[in-house]
Amino acid sequence: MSNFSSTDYNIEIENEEKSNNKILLHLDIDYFFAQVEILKQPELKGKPVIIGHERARENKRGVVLTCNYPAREFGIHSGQPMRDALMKCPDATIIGSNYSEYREYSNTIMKILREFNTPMRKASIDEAYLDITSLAKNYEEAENLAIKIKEDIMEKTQLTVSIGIGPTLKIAKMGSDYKKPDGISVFAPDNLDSLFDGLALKKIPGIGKKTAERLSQMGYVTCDQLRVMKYEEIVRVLGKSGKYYYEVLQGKSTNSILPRGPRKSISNSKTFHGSPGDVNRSLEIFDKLFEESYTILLNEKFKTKTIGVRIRYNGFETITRAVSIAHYVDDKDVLYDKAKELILPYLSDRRGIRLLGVGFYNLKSLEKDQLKLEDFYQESDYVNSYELLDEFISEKSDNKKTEVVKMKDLSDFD
Ligand code: TTP
Ligand code: MG
Ligand code: MG
Repeated sequence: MSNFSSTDYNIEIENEEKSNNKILLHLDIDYFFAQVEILKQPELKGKPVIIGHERARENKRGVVLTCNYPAREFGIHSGQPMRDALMKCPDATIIGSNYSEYREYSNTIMKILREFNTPMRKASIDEAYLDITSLAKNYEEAENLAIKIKEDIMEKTQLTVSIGIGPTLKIAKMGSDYKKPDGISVFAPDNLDSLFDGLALKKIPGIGKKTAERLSQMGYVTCDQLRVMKYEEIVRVLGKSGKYYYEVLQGKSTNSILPRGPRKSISNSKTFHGSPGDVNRSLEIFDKLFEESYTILLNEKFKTKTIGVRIRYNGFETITRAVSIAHYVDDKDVLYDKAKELILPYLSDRRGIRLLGVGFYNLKSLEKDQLKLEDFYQESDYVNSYELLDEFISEKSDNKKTEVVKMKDLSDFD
């Protein structure tokens, strides 16, 4: 086994760009459920309002779903038991939730955003990300766009939202929280100090209460304290998750808003330094790779129509072969026979093998609720290279019983 390098499981590669040249926007509706209710009862404006179980005053049941900002001044917040909230502010108005109305407002706002015709991801009922790189030449234009978005939303819904703009999703998200409610915050890559200086570590999205507490015990309370640390140092302090905080704080975290779409392929490959050995040994490894891909196919309840293999020799010549069959199958023997038939002629090459791979393309889900998943992904403008690959395969293989095609660009294969 000594000639193995690390296994590279190329299962769903996300081609995440880590450069800082994008302009991303995050929008979050202010005190959403409460704001909608106050639109219906304007006399409540300026008074503390809690969305939660209407009869909580009598039965002390349930938690605060959200509350307006006057209620927050009493120390009330989402997730708090109603009993505690009412102790803090006995006079607050409690309103039961009306989800279908909130959903309608949410849909209206998402539609406004979608109409900008730029990549978008809805992140929750009241949040969305937009990649505005193609709409704004610089951060000044980005800010003007944010003003326009807020005006559009106000005109169509009467609701205020907060917007953050930055080079990564996390910075944009932290930005929308920075000047809530009714705020716009813009953090260009060369201006991240103004976001992080003095900002509480607990404002980093995803930082757990426990981590924040542990850090605080060690004397770390604000982002700038961690931001000056080198990568190695932050990992020493925080363990594995140090990488996440390092990237967020350095403005190097993800800037691709494209969500993972429904799976388009399953593939698996292994790289060798030297060679796996003789044909039998190579075949053994190939079998193992096949087995792993096949397990995923089964577990995720897919059938497939196209089997692909890839081999790379020392000297880097790479050969890719795929075969399509007439029907979608998940029969192990059928798939394995095809895969083996494809790879076998290439295993005895004298040059020595650098990489072996096997995968399935043209997948069909057996899950009945797949439709729901597709619907969900339709919410975003979503493109990826798999689609091109799929097009390529179906173009070559549709309506033909069995055909071997050479795929020049199986870019998700390694
Ligand atoms: P948030 O955006 O977290 O909160 P918010 O919009 O009420 O307030 P903010 O001004 O700070 O953005 O959540 C959006 C809605 O989701 C919120 O109005 C109610 C609902 N929600 C719950 O039902 N339970 C919860 O624990 C949270 C956090 C939110
Ligand atoms: Mg909100
Ligand atoms: Mg939110």
